[in-house]
Amino acid sequence: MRILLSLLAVATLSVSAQNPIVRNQFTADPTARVFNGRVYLYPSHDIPAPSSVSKIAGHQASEWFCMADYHVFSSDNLTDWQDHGVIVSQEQVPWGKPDAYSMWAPDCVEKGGKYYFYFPNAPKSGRGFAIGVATADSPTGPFRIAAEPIRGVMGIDPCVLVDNDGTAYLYWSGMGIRGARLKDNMTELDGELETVTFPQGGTMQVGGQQMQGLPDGFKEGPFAFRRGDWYYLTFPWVRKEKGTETLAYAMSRSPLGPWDFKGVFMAEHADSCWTNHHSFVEYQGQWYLFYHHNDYSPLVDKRRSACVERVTFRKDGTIQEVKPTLRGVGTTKATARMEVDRYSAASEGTAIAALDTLNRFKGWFVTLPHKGSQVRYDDVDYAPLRAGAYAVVQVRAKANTSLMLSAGKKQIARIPVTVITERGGFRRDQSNQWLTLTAPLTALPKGIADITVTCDGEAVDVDWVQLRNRPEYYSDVPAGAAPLAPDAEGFIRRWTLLEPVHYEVRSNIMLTESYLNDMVAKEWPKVNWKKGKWHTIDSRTYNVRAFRFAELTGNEPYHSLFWGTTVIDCPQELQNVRLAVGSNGASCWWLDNQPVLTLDGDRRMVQDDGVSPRLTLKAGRNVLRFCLVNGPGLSDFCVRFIDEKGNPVLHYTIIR
Ligand code: FUB
Repeated sequence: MRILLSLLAVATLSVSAQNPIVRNQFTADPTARVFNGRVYLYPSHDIPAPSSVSKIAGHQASEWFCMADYHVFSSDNLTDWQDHGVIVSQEQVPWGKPDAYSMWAPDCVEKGGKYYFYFPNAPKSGRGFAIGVATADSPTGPFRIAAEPIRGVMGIDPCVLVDNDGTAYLYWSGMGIRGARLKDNMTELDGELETVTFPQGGTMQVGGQQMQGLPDGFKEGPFAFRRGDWYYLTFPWVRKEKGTETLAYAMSRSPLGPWDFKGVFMAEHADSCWTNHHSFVEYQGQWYLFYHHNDYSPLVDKRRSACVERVTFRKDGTIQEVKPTLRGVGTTKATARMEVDRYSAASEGTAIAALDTLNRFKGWFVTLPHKGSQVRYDDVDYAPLRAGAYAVVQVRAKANTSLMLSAGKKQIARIPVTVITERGGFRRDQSNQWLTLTAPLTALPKGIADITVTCDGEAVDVDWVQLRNRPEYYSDVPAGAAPLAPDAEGFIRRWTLLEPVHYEVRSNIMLTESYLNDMVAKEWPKVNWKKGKWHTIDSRTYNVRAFRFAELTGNEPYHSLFWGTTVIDCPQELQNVRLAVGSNGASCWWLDNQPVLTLDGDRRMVQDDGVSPRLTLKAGRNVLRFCLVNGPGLSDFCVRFIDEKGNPVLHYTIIR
């Protein structure tokens, strides 16, 4: 029998970088800022309108912008984003309507060690929007909201530029794009207010000045920044002939213009998302553009999600066009799930579709329609891989095929998608279910490179790819030569296990006793009890983690059928003992080839979940065998003998 020498790996739960960058809620109008070496993201928080709200600002609530609060997120690698929770919500704003759902695009800047969060909201009295300020000692709050909004500002989409000399400027959208110097306190406009009379009647005190030099057409969402000696005023802009928002910009040598219009740097969204809204940030020597798109809400474009791309400036300071990508930025650890449906490049004919059209946050899959079709996913960090790593893919087979994985130009794995039904036999999977398949890596890539998934056969759907190290915490070891006693609680920790075979069980509910009997009648004769791939291990834990054993031996941990035996050596006959088993999922148990216990159905591994009738363990060797079958769950089991009182039986040894 071969012996297990290797150890198994921690499955990483880390979220890999891709667009959209936040995957559990909508994140529109993303303003990114760098504070203390970390990127902070202040988006607005689109939500589906609560059923209690039928109209917002005269619009059908279900189709209009609906936002009740703000979250802040942060990251130090643009890959993993941490949600710091709600920082300001509508019912906390002293001057705001508590149920206006109008917490539109915000901004946050730092000055003199204080953080100033600017946000629009509908005021309690009057029309339109006002802009409020909340202050904090940290980028994540807690924020104290000023009692009144900023005087002289009626509008939305605040943006603040703190210049190199510490002077701050506020830009906002309302009656065009306006800008004004802020006083040192950061909460008041510097300068006179002018009285404006509205065409529909009424007057208002307005501060600042209209920004000059910008093109005609609808503009909003100003984002101003300085790069070298250039000031940039960037803004969503509607080109008459197209009718939805581009991202455009103007440049100036002074913070309030006049501006020299330079054109569009991101074209209209290719599909139905009417708005775009953005920010620029420089982080670790690279400029990035944060913007939004309605990826998670294709039918209602007022539920948007933040995305990010790299930005390049030309020598003369102008901005090169930025194209939205699915992949976004940031490296993804090879040991994290790589959502290859968010690819960097794809061959012709590949298509992506939602995994669940009722819950778009579940993401997408990509269809590779024929032999040779492929997707490439860039910037994979292979450094975390160790020798013995293996590939895991989540696929849905359409026909007999294989997937090839390559890093750069080098092939690193070939994964047959066909289902292995018995040793050496393959069958085409017709279940149309997602399968998790594993295969060893034939080469160990290094450094940062791409990963390419290529279809070698007929069509196949791919959800994700992950490369895994054998877990280090899997500490089951090859069995020792000396007989082993059961542990203090009577659990049998020495087992000889056969490498599992794939067994498609869609739901464990179908694992009834009669199903299991039929299955055993069919599968038992196929087991090669003498020459199969058996491994004898001593489990370090009272339960034997069969799923880890499967991974360790390069087999699929899910949808698997496990066989195992152990040999109990009794110094004398032990009467009236019972076999007590817990298993995840269903299992059948034999003592000296006699069936003694069946745990059917959808089981969890619970100590003494099933108990056999009274048994006699004879003096000398008793052979205990089992088979364990599990669908989508993680298979493990715990086994002991108990006496009439339920106490563990300890007076025997376990031999190989
Ligand atoms: O999110 C609500 C509004 O949509 C923003 O304030 C605008 O810039 C547009 O993105």
